Amino acid sequence: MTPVSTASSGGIGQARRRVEDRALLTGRGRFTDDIRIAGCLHAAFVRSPEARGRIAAVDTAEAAAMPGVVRIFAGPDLAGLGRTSVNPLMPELRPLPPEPLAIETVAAVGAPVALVVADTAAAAMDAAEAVWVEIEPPPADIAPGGPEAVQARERWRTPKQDTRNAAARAGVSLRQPLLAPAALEPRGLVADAASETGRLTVWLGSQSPHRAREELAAVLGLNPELLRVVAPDVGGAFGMKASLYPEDIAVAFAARSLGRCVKWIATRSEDFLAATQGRGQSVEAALSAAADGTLLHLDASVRAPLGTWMPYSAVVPARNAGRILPGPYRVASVDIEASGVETRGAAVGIYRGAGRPEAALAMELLVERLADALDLPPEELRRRNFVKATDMPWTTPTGQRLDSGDYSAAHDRAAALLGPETAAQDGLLHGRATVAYIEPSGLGWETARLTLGADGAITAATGSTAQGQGRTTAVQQIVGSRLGIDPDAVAVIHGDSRAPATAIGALASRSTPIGGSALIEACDGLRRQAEERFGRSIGNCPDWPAIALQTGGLEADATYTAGGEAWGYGAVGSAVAIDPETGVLTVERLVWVDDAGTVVNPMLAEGQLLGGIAQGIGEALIERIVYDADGQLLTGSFMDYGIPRAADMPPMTLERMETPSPANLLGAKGIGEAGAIGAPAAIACAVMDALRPLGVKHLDMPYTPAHIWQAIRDARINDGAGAGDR
Ligand code: SMO
Repeated sequence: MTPVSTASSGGIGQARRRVEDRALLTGRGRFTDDIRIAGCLHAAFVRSPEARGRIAAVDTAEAAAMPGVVRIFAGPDLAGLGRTSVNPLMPELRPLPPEPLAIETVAAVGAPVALVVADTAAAAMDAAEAVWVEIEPPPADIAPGGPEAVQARERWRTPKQDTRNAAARAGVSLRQPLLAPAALEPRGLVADAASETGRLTVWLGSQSPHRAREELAAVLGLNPELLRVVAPDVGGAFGMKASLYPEDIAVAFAARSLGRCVKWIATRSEDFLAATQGRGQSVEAALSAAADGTLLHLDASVRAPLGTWMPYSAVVPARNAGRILPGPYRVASVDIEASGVETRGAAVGIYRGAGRPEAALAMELLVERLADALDLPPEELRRRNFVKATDMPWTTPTGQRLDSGDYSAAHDRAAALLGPETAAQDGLLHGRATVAYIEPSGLGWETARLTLGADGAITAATGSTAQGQGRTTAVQQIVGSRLGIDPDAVAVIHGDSRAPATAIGALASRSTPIGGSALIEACDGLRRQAEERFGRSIGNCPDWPAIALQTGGLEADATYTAGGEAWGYGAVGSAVAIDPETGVLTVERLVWVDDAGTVVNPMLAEGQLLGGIAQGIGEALIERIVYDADGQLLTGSFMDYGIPRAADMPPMTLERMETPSPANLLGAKGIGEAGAIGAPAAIACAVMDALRPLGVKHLDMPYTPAHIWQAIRDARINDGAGAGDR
């Protein structure tokens, strides 16, 4: 590993202010809806009002005659297109690619059935409402909520540890709420087939424009050379904008058919109906331990909902939940099965954490219950079982290679920050827990291109896209440090399928570890080229303008492949109080210790952690997608679906450890998902601690007042205390 130099000003490790914010905060961001192409048409989708059925008729006559309507497309018009792919990450996989527009049947409410293209967005929406869609109910034997087919499966199994001497065994049976990623900016795209003959340019709110380009080219049967995909400013994505959608294909197809530019921006309701959702897993698991607390055997069955079609990353949550389940603990043997199951409703895909929060929640609840059964403090049970710093790298029973870190130290620090329990005589139920989590940050490759212009200007193009993380700021710091120049002097390009030529994109906490390492390699490539031209070293702070003048400019491409996953980790202490009369839960405090390895910019890292915590708190406290028995969505707006606001954030203490990862050039580990992984597990364990004295064995999230109140009441009735109440 090459050591990374640290420049004195704005270099790696410095809390440099975000260069993006001036434009974003003064209304000068350029999001997909801000892309204005002269003569561009507007699209609106006609969606299925039913959860399941056969399409008896799509009558477009009235709509087609409305003012401003240019063309209406229905399923059969797009029948000849190819299908998108599903990343085959699990050994048993039966892909369910979407139809861009439904042809004979509809499988979910909100499934696109027709596409109206008109002169204005209002005209397109009006006409879409005038399209008459008749859906015949399905035969009674395939009613909504019918048989759920397994579409993907994997099993991790090691020779079973002798559990005859097990002193205790604890089980959990939990179900996580289904969540809406709810990015501030809804989905959307502008597909322009008019500006350049034979070419298609697509502006797409996407985490992976290069992948979108490949998929779109394949589906449309178009030479990828003729297709350019650009992700402009993207207002949040969280996994929901990682894969190509049926709407993207339909709009691009319409643009090509008409030889025009076509724009579609989703409404908030359309995002609730038809954007990918997250979580919703059911986990049945049991963990046994010897009398001294040594963890013996973990049995688990993970069932991940997939919805009615599969995006590219569809099986990631199921696979991650299974492979990560043992968490930061040494478990002697495992038998874990994870499956992805077709369910009625929108597609379920990756959402901030993508299986990691699910794994942490199940394992931490198991550890708490096992400690109770062993009559050990849960902190003590954790301490006895953490993978030790001296054991690293450590291969888990599911075959994962934990690279570095001191889990025990992070946990002890978090426990110390939480402090000793104080007896409060306030009539509230108090609970606390200090949990631990791990966060693998992606495998594989990413790209970068460094250009020294003839005028001396330095441009860095990265394959890691940006959705609000402060990517430009971080890239400038990495490149500035490595080239020995002021970070402000580095121009940054991201989100353009033209530069670099290939890329993966921003997913799985991989951008700084892998994308950052690609930038380091490209910087070194630029240096090497300069030194070869001059036949000598150019020193630590080269005179790049002089080199540009003498060489006429240089360009270096790099594809960096990580040596393995870099595992971020951390520990979270949580103190909660519950009003037994109203069920109102207050998260009194969160204390946090995270180790993301080398941190490029502590301010950006803290922002990532806080954002993830907010979404984790939303999951624990209020968020839940609900479908009724007929498959109709009951939570189709922010009136019905709660997301956390600033006032929902508890007092927090955030600390950091910094163990560089040996798995990449920067030594960086993921942090974007950490908050969403640790917060639900920490709050759930503290809530169960608070409710345990009442005999509440388990309570699923979200912990709304009504939900907690009911659990307390049921426990009291079961206990006899409330007998006769009803
Ligand atoms: S859930 Mo992430 O965007 O891999």
